[in-house]
Amino acid sequence: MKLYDLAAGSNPRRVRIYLAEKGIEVPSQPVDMMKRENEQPEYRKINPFGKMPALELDDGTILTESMAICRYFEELNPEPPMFGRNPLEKAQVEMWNRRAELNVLIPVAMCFQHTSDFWIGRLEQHKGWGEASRANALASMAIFDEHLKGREFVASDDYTVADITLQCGILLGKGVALKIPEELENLTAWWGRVTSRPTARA
Ligand SMILES: N[C@@H](CCC(=O)N[C@@H](CS)C(=O)NCC(=O)O)C(=O)O
Repeated sequence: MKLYDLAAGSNPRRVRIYLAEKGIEVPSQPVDMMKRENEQPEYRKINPFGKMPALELDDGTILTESMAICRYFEELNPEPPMFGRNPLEKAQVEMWNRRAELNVLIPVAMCFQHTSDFWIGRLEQHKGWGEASRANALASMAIFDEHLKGREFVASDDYTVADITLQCGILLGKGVALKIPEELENLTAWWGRVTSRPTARA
């Protein structure tokens, strides 16, 4: 088994934090995005979209999409549950994970890709879209802040993949000065809780 990884990537980080929480060790192979290794035919055979992470199983089967990879490990290692403990919780984790992905992680990534010099020459940048995405991410953070009032974690009493997705989305924003506004006290307190976990730097 092998995990095709990108150390700085938010999505590979979602998988690394998940695996660290579970205490699962998977050999990894870094893919050098700076050398455009992920754009080469060899890697495109692994993931035609050229993205990381990708998990190669011992029989050669490839899994991509960070949450699909985590779900695979969850089925094999159900404890501690990170996708919910019962039908309702499982649906709530799915709901909040999707909300975190669609409303925070992706807009933050759009802000990064369309406003940071890092992406010049890698894609056609549209600064206006980047700034609109920044505003969308900040508006969503305010909704998460309200939701987190009186709650320890995003989707249940447990730390779940929904927390991981939100955490990785917010972390990515640091590169483009997209931070949790000070007045969002519940989100700030939650951020303190999740980033003080030993797995936060996985
Ligand atoms: N939806 C995918 C997104 C994967 C993705 O966008 N990965 C980024 C790193 S965070 C990547 O490989 N980027 C390389 C590139 O765009 O050239 C997932 O959840 O795994």
